[in-house]
Amino acid sequence: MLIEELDKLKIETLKEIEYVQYDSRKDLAEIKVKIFGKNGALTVLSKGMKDVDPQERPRVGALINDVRKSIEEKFSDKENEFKARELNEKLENEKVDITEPSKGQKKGAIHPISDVIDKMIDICVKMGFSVVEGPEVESDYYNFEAMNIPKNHPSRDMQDTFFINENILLRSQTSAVQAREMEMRKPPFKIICPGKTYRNDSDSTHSPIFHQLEGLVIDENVSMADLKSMLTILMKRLFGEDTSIRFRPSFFPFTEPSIEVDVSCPTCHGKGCGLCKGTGMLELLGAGIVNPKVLEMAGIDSKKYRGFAFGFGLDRTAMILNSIGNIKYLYKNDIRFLEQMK
Ligand code: FA5
Repeated sequence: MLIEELDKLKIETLKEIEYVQYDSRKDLAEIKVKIFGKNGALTVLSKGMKDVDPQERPRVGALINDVRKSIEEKFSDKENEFKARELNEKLENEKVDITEPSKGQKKGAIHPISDVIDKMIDICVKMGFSVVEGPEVESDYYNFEAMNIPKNHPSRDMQDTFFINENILLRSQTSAVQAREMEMRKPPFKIICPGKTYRNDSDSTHSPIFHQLEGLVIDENVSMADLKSMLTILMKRLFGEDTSIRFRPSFFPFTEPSIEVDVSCPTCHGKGCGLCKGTGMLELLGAGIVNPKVLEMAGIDSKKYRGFAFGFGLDRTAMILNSIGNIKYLYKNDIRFLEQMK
């Protein structure tokens, strides 16, 4: 009786599995429960073993195992068949047309300011300068006092400074590294310091964060002629031999005499436009012979040594080199702008 029922269950279940269609493949799970579940048909029949004549048990046991194995194999075949079909459908739907033209990749380029810093360092190192760094969060002493700009001195107004507290500020000029280096080094030496600087300033040629490159040379017998010839060589190497350069007398408390240096405007090439405020030139840097007071404050004998210093505006330099009409473009992080800098 049990043997017949087992045979019948096997034949019917194999057929039932066989008839399951792809669209109703969830039925397979139901059939599984119906056969192998707690109250499933095979589970119930297997429990009938206890009533079988002990001599018959091995034969019936083998039959139960055979039925179980056959049904499991059938399930597995059917499931594999459906899985293969699912995969084919997926591949068909997600087909990639490799002949379609690609959208291309958006790629930036080295940022114009990084590029200028690299170029300036390259030129200056070839001229014998060492590269140094200084803190961006600086003390009032190094930014102002040691640069011969005591508290309440009117020339502090030349640089609208971001103060953190009474004695700490965001450096408004890389000149702050001058006194630090003079205190640390023994003359003669030649250093440059590129870095970020901060002022409460904003228009098409002024940004609250900008970059300067400070240069300082301390030696015996240093003169204004040395400064001018060095700057001329540097600027011609940077902008090209035919660039027009203008030296103007100026004032900085830490240099005496002082000059400012302009180059021809990148937008109008000297004709006069909004960017250069009609002058045809853009101010690029301040420079001068280091004030003996500054040398003495840093512990350098001003009778024996003299020095010259210069402070380039690197954003303006980048604008001139790349004909950029507004300093804000340098800080927008717009990939369309950066792509043009390639
Ligand atoms: C100074 O900062 C002096 N420390 C330069 C110096 C160094 C003089 C050594 C003598 C000896 P000035 O404030 O002019 O100087 O700034 C120097 C350059 O920085 C300017 O010519 C200009 O190119 C750039 N600059 C100044 N303010 C800004 C700003 N807000 N945004 C962009 N560039 C600026």
